[in-house]
Amino acid sequence: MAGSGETRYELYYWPSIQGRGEFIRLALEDAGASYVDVARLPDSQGGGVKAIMRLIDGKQGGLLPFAPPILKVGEQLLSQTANILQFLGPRLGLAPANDEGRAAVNQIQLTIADFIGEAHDSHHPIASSLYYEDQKPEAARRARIFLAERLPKFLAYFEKLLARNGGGGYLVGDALTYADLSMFQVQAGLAYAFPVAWARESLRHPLLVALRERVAARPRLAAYLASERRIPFNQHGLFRHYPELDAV
Ligand SMILES: N[C@@H](CCC(=O)N[C@@H](CS)C(=O)NCC(=O)O)C(=O)O
Repeated sequence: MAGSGETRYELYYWPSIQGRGEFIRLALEDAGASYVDVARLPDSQGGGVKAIMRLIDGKQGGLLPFAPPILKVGEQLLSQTANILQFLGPRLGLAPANDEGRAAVNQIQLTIADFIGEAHDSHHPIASSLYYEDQKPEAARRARIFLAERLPKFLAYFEKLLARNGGGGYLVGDALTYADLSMFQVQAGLAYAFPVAWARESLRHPLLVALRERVAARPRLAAYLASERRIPFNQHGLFRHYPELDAV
């Protein structure tokens, strides 16, 4: 895929959605890293969902992952999105040089993980294994509370982080980190899932919006976002657009 470099990364993630895998893809793409999105290869080339299942079933050795995204680097297997990003950050030039800065970025990434979990639960409040259609009343109730309470609370927190970081335009320090890339992705997902609520909330969070625009304009990311490698948002991922849940 993109770029060159000595280390060859293998990403294993569901091939038809952005989901949590997208946070890893964005870091690899922005850095121009050499990686293969393995499950998007045809089965005949060792790809497909089967490639993920082989890792989850423990057929390939390494530390057993519970769920994708999974990153394979040599013989090492990593899972948990924030953990993968913590590993990749310094290697891809997307993390601060010192321990304090790295811990700060990890802390923000874990808060993003909480946030996207709640965004997901707004359409699947009872169980991921059930169809949305089987939990619609609960989803309506959960989404109302998500939009009224949780969305503004999380966004206000991230906006404050940007304001307190001296106006440099990054969440931590004076250079872009993987948390900034993830913050772009969260906003893109929210704008897709909740266009009405997002139109209101984005007006209240100008620093976040500016960060989103700045990240989207980074040359490698702009090329990625315009490419076929960027899977369009759809009704199977973390962020889903059900107009009836986007009530103000
Ligand atoms: N905390 C994990 C969550 C991983 C996760 O929920 N992965 C989803 C796809 S985005 C999955 O396939 N889960 C299967 C399961 O939970 O059984 C992370 O951040 O990576």
